Amino acid sequence: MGMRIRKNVTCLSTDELHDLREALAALYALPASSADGFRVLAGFHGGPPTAYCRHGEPGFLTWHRAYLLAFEDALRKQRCNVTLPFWNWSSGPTTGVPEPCRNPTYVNRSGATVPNPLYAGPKPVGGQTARRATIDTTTFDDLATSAQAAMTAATFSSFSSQIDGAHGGVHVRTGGDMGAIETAGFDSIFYLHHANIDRLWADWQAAHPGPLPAAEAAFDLLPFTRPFTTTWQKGADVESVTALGYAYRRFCLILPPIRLWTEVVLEVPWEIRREMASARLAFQAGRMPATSFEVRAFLDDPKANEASALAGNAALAGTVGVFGHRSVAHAPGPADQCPVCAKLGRTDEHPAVEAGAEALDHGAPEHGGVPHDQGPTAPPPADAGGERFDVELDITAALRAPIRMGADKVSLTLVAVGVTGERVDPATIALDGIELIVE
Ligand SMILES: [Cu+2]
Repeated sequence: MGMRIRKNVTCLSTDELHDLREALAALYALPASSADGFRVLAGFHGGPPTAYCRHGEPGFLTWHRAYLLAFEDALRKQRCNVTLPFWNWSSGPTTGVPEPCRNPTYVNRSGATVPNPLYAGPKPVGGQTARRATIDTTTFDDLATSAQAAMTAATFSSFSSQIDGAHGGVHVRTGGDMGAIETAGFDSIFYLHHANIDRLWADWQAAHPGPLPAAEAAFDLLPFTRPFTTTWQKGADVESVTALGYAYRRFCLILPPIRLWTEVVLEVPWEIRREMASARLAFQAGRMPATSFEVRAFLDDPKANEASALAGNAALAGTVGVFGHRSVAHAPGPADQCPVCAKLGRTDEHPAVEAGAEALDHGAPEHGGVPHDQGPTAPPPADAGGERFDVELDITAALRAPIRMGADKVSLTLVAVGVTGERVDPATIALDGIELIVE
């Protein structure tokens, strides 16, 4: 259960695309009353029964970020590895919707031709969603230009209103059900479109660090509740995609699983390595590892081990220390429960970063009419935004080193070394996963 990587929908592997389509089809097939089903989730946007979506400030960016997470959580209840892909209409030039969303049918894993859930979704009134007839030749280039201009906005407000305009253009130009708030959420491409908006916002945030405006931070994101509580999520809860546990991958990369003590050949072409802003190995731990160790990353040195030299070794890409317990695995006790609330003497709310597997239910404050049990159910604890012990190792410089110029493949070997310099067995370490994040 590591970091969720959201990818360009045109960069998904065959397997990933099957998983996504199967998860969507499964959501479509759930009963209309199911809290995790498509009917309820898609209805959160423009109803029925209630239109919660926010267009304009506050809430446009924050509300849709919370919405996408709820939708992604629901997809992952059907296929656990699925992440929401994005429709990159903003880099231009491009026409129409992405290839995986273009055809009414596709050939599934068993070789049967079946409806393509990325082409249309079921409408609450019956029938399927549709798009403008000329969608495949419709251009989005001018909207891409607007989106790129928005990326240079100096303030959150300016970014929000500029990107809102480009976003609206994509709705109108896609046409059909995407062209109206009441029906847009029933066309699955809505979620890919908004993932792109969310990605642009995350990129803008990275380039313009600073807190959200106060009204945005305090804004209630109905009907989404904080994990294991009945309090509403607020704008500030969704401020950081990293804290929420996901990242966007700008480049098309299909990477093999990365493990300690196993050589992995990464196909990261020189073109990408030259253009990327950074490449980091993310070591993910949902709880503090039971032991302290150091990870050493070596490139093109499959025989690297705990005795490999650190000083003057051109194969060494970097090291990172993971500080752990000396004792057995961490078990939550009374002292772990809601430290922020205890400190503040409050019982009603606390920052989302503290609300996780160990947070208490704070009772049931009144929220005026919306039954909480219609909201999406809480994600599993490991994904719930509780305290995490993730560390990252930046290997950008090593991947771009002159000796690797032009090579399209790089071999990576990760060595784990303990406090006395001994080899550490991965089975003894509580790591959820290792991802290469290329941005
Ligand atoms: Cu929208």
